[in-house]
Amino acid sequence: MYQLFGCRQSGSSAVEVALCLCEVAYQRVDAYSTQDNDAAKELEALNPLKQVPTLQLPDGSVLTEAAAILIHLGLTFPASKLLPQDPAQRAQAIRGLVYIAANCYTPIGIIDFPERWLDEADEATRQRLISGTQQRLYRNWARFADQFPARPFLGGDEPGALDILAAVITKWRNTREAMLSARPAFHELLERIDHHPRVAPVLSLHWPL
Ligand SMILES: N[C@@H](CCC(=O)N[C@@H](CS)C(=O)NCC(=O)O)C(=O)O
Repeated sequence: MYQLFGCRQSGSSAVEVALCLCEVAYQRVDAYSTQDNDAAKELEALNPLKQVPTLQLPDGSVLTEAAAILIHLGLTFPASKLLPQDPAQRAQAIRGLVYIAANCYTPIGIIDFPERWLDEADEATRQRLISGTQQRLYRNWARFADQFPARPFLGGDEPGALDILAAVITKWRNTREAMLSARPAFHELLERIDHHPRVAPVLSLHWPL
């Protein structure tokens, strides 16, 4: 059985939505890097970065990186429609997933743990790193909105992996509020993804509608 290491309102919620669309059984293990318990130790043994989502496959192998997990599930379970069937559209979806991982998920790690990037800095310097990273995060989402069209969803007729990851990662650090003024159509798309019947049943367990 699949085993998903994750926690509430984290990136693992995107993988939970995807696993449900794949209609595969999975067990969720609640774990987070700052916890000091058996689950966190088990997570670290599987993923030395001790980050979620971490997915253990039925054959025991380990997948980390939300985008890679979503791509793997989409390719393994085409009926889930996580990835477009058309090769050109699928290529753009994969590009979008990697864009989010590189340009939008990574800044969250800097904002959450500035000391990892600026050790021994005074508080004012750390705050400058946080606010500069946050502005860059919003800029990167605005550039995403400009480059990835919704027809009517990013994945086509229905929300796919790209929609799911975008919906989850924009939940943090006031990104939705920033998009409401910077890219209102994108903000409206994100709200539609949240409420879509393919997404809402699982995502609303993390962020009630
Ligand atoms: N590169 C990873 C980032 C995963 C990540 O940063 N996860 C967060 C939760 S949303 C985490 O586990 N943070 C704890 C930590 O970094 O110590 C991915 O794309 O999946």
